[in-house]
Amino acid sequence: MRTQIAIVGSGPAGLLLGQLLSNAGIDNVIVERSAAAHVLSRIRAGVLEQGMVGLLEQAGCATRLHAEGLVHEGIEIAYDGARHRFDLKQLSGGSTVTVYGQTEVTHDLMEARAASCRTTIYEADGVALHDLDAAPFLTWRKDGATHRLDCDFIAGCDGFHGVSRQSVPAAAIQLYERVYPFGWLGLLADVPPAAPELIYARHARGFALCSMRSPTRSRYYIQTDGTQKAEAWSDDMFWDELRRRLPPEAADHVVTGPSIEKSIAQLRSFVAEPLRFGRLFLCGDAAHIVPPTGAKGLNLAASDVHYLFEGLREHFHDHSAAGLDAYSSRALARIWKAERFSWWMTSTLHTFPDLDAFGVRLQAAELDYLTHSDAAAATLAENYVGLPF
Ligand code: FAS
Ligand code: PHB
Repeated sequence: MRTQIAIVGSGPAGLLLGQLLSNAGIDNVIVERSAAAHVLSRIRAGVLEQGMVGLLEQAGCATRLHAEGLVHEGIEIAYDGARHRFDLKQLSGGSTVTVYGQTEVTHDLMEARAASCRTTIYEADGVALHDLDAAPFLTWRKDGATHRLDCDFIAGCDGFHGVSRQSVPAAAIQLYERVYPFGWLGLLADVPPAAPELIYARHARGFALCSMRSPTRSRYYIQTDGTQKAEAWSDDMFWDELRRRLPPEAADHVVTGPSIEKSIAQLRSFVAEPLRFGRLFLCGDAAHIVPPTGAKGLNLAASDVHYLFEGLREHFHDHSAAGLDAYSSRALARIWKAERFSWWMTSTLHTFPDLDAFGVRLQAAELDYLTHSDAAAATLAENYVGLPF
């Protein structure tokens, strides 16, 4: 088999890149290790920046998003029992975010992929990348046979635990990482949200986040130490702890109900540099990870896809190498600013077991400055709605 672009991974990055390439008449094949149902079963991000919305529109996959997505003009940050609303639209000069689950984004992209009649290989076992510099190709096993896909370029969209980044010689790649001493226990329930907008809450017992997926489905998170398992938390234990960490009026509006999903995600900041190795390009979580506090993970995958798609389009349509040559530096410039913001949100809103009294005072000063300075609020807003591509 041969194609122009071999895409490893059918998460949002791989599917979105595939759709943009297909619409531009550039042939591509997606090779995914899991079953489609498993990819769809993962509950992850919930907030889309306008840049992501624009890319989904460009890909022709935004109809349901506009019909069902919730446009939010603000967020709340709560601490010391008080709630502080940030008018993102006013502070950012008109930008908003859209609440629409990553699961729905993936569903819409998978539907478009099926309609495009492009090849997608699910349940591909032992995917391996070969000859990254000259004549790249993939191999994998499926149905008792070994398969091969020759291509012009490989897009490594296979997430943090994927094979693409692992295929790069250690001497050719620089890794930057910070692992946080806590995780997020997330709970999804078919209950109405506690508030019309997201509430990020700092509390001495730990961070909490009130989010949602629709007017009847809510998504909550509480900070947990890095060793705990989701199974150790009953629903009642979760609801009680969540309400302890919220201001009283918000806690009173939490509607409880049975969880339909409960999982723990460890928090880390991670960047691989560079993002290009010969004819392999790393994209999305394969290249970087952010703590979800800034709602940047999925949205960073979108800007990577944008830069990589434009470079590939220029290569095949304009016979120019400029876009591909600039991909790594352009993507990394935006990645590191999102890493900074996600690290700042995480450092300001979470409790750290080894933080000294001075550090706790600094956190309080950050929040005091944020809630009393128009400049600080504008900085929060422009980063939260998403810096330009
Ligand atoms: P993904 O990890 O989504 O997709 C990679 C795909 O590659 C997967 O389908 C995988 O099966 C496949 N793959 C892996 N190895 C392979 C191999 N060897 N061969 C072939 N295929 C392979 N972001 C937020 O903004 N907010 C959140 O609340 C949030 N919560 C998260 C919770 C968890 C547990 C995780 C892991 C991430 C979370 N994220 C969140 C970040 C998340 O949304 C990512 O940014 C987003 O999924 C990135 O998309 P992809 O780069 O496509 O990677
Ligand atoms: C979510 O709804 O899953 C969500 C929203 C905002 C975040 C992280 C997760 O910062």
